Amino acid sequence: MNPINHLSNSTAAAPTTAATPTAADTPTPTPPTPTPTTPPKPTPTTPAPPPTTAAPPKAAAPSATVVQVKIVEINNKYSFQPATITVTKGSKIVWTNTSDAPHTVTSDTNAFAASSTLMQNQTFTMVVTTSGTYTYHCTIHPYMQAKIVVTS
Ligand SMILES: [Cu+2]
Repeated sequence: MNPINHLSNSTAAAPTTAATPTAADTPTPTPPTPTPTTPPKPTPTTPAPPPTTAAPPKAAAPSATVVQVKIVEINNKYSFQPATITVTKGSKIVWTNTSDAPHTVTSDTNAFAASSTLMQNQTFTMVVTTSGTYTYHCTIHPYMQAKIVVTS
């Protein structure tokens, strides 16, 4: 059974009087010329340069100073002189052992790395960067107590 025949049978009754256009009459439709649409060029976004907030020059830290602490012997007793110093953040502290005995500069609370054993005329230098109060001592002579106060 051919389904196409079946279909044509049912429509065959209609008279095909419609004028059959000859191929010549048929105007060839001009295909619309596609207007080239220029795709919008993505505007190159120039990346804004990162704000060059120049780090404030550490203007030679106007308040930062070098503070000297001497380790001295007075009446057979050793001590840090001065026993209490007050410095600003960024200051450098220099301990000098002026005695003939060895000493250390050791934080009571491990707040900073201790010095090695300082022999006579040796120095220990530390730059303080965090404000606070730091007590320290000498491990060889525990009675040698002193204090650094760092202000911001
Ligand atoms: Cu000592």
